[in-house]
Amino acid sequence: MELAYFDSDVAHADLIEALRNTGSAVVTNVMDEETIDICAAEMRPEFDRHGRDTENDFNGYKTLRISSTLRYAPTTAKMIAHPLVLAMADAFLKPHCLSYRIGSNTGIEIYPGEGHQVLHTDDSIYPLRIPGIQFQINVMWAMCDFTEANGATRVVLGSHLIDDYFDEQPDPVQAVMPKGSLLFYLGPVLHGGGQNNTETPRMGLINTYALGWLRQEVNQYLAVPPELAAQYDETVRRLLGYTKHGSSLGHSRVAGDVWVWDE
Ligand SMILES: O=C(O)CCC(=O)C(=O)O
Repeated sequence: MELAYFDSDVAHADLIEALRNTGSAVVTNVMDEETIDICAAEMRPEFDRHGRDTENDFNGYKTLRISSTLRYAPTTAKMIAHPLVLAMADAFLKPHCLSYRIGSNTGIEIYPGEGHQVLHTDDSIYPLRIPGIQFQINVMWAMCDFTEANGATRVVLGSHLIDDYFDEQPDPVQAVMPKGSLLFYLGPVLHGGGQNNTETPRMGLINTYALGWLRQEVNQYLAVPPELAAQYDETVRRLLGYTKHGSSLGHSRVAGDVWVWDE
């Protein structure tokens, strides 16, 4: 099995097939360099202020990590609501819900000397699986070139199809990709950050999308309250969760103009 690479004009059906088969796929050069640099600049002060707040054995001690980028880095909305990303979320999540939401938006800067992150799955935040249903699809954006040496994300191909790793030693591949590219990986895919053996940090942004009837990983209404959500278009407000799922799940009348009614 090999990690599939596509250009940004990829036919959606080909990308969907690769994701179904291996659980992960890279699309190169999706976002222009200028937009990526604007996002990185908007995220910088938060990295410097709060990047170390989440240090622990899992996140690492030489890795900065910031959450909820829509709170302070508005240009990241272009990545979060990118049409190609939403097309894949439509394909994998919409068959199982009426609408989906963002779970988390996390900036990750791996510094020189950081080791491999333990391999893990992102959908383990939900305490069950239902065969045939993806709970989450995740996207890692390369905010700089991702190389073998600087800690490109490691993914275990096919791991979305395996329930139990006790008998196997998973063998990851690295999602080497140029700045502005993205790695899709499904919720049950084993993955983790790589070790950084270079002299410069590796910056990425992970956005997760989950079925609309699941609780969002991050409490988006505290992270991006109505007065901040108002700056975003309807697509982003829907992704944040300022709308119902179906006729009544998550209904509210207090969010005023930010609320999206017509679902
Ligand atoms: O930084 C990476 O490449 C992956 C990080 C990750 O998977 C995580 O922190 O959950």
